[in-house]
Amino acid sequence: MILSIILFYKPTSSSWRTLTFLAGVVLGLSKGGRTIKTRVTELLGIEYPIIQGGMAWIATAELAAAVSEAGGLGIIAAGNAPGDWVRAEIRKARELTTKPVGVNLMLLSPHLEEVLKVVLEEKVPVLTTGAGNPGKYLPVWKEAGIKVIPVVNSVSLAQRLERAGVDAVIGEGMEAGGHIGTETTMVLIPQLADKLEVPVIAAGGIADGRGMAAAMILGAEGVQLGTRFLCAEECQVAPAYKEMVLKAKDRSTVVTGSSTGHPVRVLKNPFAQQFLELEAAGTPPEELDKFGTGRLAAAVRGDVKEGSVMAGQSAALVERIEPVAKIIESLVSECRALLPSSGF
Ligand code: TUI
Repeated sequence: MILSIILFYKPTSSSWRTLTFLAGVVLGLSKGGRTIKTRVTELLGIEYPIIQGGMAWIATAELAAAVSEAGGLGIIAAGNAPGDWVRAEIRKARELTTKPVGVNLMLLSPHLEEVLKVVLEEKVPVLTTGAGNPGKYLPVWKEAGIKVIPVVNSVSLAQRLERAGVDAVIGEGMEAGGHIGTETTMVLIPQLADKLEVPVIAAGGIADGRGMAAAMILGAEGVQLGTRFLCAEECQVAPAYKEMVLKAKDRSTVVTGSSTGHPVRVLKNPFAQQFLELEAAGTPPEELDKFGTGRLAAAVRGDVKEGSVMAGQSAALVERIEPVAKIIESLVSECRALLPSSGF
């Protein structure tokens, strides 16, 4: 049986990488079960291929530093914040950990240009990007030696960005929270793994070791989680926001903004209900954008009725508030326990 698999197996480059990755996991296990090494851990110099999502106003220095300390890659989200705020968070994180911490740039931010200056001045080692195409900034970032990992939700954008020199991509499915695309993680990740040479990190719908193992089998070499880390003890979001995530079940999220070109996945609440009603009534995009302005910040401060409580479908899988180290430990141990029994 094994001989026939060896004789007749014709690997594509991504399935070959999946096989060698799985062999690596098995080797890691035999060495005492401490490692999950992939090209992503190599690229970033981290222990586990787990990246924390760049959640605007939520991913602050405390959360990012805790994730990096625990062996993943913590990310400070610049969101719509001004440059001075981003600089202060970078410096705060550096007091909390000596490990690398990255910054997520939200490309629709009105403060983008000043934030770009800050990340260069502060010599941030890794940038992730969201809500747009970072292509025009790549030459400057590469010249500065920054590792660049854009979030993509289509194969064509990923291929363009690979040609432009990005170090890896985060493929984000529409299960994710916040600003989303149209493809699911299950379908997007294997296509990216087949079509790209750079490593693929899976995001959207992943909240535990089962999701992590599944993503690896689809060809990812790392995962990015937002919603699960939102419920970390170190996350500074208002307790009422965390409570809403913990209470979420299947069908607790809806997508607002499909008619404005900025679809955003949120937990159902009176704000989301009213937004959807305004959309159904044909309200013009500019008015809807105005209606939505400042709503995420309001939710982060605790107004979970009139704020935009962004969260992914994986909220239904999040059951408790725990320290980041515990979250990462359970992701790694569940993932490691599942992968060797996958039949590969
Ligand atoms: O960026 C996210 N999630 C976000 S950003 C955010 S702040 C915001 N608030 C209100 C409205 C809009 C944004 C909240 N959540 N995830 C990564 C992500 N990137 N999702 C989708 C994209 C994306 C979209 C278009 C990436 C590239 C892209 O390119 C368009 C093009 O030019 O090809």
